Amino acid sequence: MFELNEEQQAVVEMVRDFAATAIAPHAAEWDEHKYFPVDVLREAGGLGMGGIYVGEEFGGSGLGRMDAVLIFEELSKADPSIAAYISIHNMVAWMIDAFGNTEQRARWVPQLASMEVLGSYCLTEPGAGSDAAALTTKAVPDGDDYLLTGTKQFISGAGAAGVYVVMARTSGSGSHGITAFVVPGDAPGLSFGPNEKKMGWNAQPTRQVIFDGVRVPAADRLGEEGSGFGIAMKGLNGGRLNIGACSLGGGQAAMEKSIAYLSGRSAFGGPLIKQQALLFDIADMDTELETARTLLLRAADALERGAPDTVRLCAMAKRVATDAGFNVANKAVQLHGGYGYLSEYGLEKILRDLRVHQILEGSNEIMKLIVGRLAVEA
Ligand code: FAD
Ligand code: 2MC
Repeated sequence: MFELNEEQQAVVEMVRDFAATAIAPHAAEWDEHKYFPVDVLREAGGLGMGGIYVGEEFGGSGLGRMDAVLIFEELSKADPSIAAYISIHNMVAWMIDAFGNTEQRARWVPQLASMEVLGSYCLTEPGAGSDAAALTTKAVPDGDDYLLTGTKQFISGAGAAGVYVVMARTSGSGSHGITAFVVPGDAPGLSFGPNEKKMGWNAQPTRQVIFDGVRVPAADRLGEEGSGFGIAMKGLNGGRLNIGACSLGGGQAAMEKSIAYLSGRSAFGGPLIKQQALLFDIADMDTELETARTLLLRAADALERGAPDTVRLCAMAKRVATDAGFNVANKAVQLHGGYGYLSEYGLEKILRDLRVHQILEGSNEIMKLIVGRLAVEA
């Protein structure tokens, strides 16, 4: 299970080369100028990274969930913010491919797989974040259409994306009254809030998405009425692994930078790497990351097989990997001394980018809620 086959090795090498040449050299500048590099995302799409675990029928790459973990680790070594946006885009592409009818798949999946069109995932609202089933954006039937009204909060890629998968309420007050819709970015009545000023993830926009009587044909409903919460959650199972893999990649890059730095930095008569206390720090970092990698791959295998403990393992892996990545990045700043605090060394950016992975795609408290509930039920 953990030995990469030849195809996986080739994919990892291809992604590593792309990340090292097309992303890493620009990451600091994109962060500083809050620049969303749509052209580079299209290049990633051309290499098959827009629909990694989407079937090949409509242009997806047809790879597996473990491949996705490997890919997001590599991308994130170059830039967690860009890797994380690509992971959200993949979640959207997969949701339309998995739950759409043939017309919807034929219309959207080829453009998403190539990243000619970018996707956004709209679940969170100002009044409903962790308690996602409390969302209030309404979809009211009107002839053969629905009229969508409400506000989505913190939407990654908003404004730049050409398609929005939106969870809205068609009935009742709980999770069974939620329906998913595919809304094009140019739909009349759709508008966006200002780009939020953030601690990290600066190379991708985060905006409110505002629906003011947006007319959505019933043909653009994804799945049956009332099935939207399940669709949203199933998308997130994979999303949680991918975001965990993004933390892993950021943490791995931070650890590698620390080894190089401590090997070159002399104090007390020799390179700092010779200080056993610091070597033990490296050992802890490496072990924490390998623990996360192992659990991510185990959860990815479960998701791929549709195993009964998929939700539990995805939640565990998301928490473990996002905590590990952040802890390792934080330790890496410490190991660099004062230089770790300077932008030039790239460590503080990794730390800022990885912090939000502990909050989004289900906060780590919500991951504990999921795991705890399932443990008690078992
Ligand atoms: P709240 O739900 O208000 O939680 C506040 C605090 O209470 C948190 O620490 C939380 O863990 C804790 N808490 C809540 N309930 C419980 C409980 N029952 N037990 C214990 N602790 C609890 N959403 C999208 O839909 N699409 C996106 O593309 C997207 N991108 C994002 C990008 C960024 C940069 C950010 C910051 C957020 C993004 N989100 C997106 C939203 C994100 O998923 C939410 O912020 C997250 O789910 C938490 O919701 P909240 O912010 O409303 O916090
Ligand atoms: N996979 C599949 N189905 C799931 C699921 C999952 N991970 N989680 C819940 N469900 C199903 C569940 O089985 C149930 O189905 P049914 O009613 O048919 O039996 C239904 O959904 C309702 O689940 P619960 O009864 O557990 O609902 P509750 O409201 O108590 O809790 C909770 C749901 C807290 C787990 C959910 O609201 C949640 O995951 N909250 C976090 C929200 C979140 O992750 N937001 C991320 C936004 S996207 C983002 O941040 C990005 C950056 C893109």
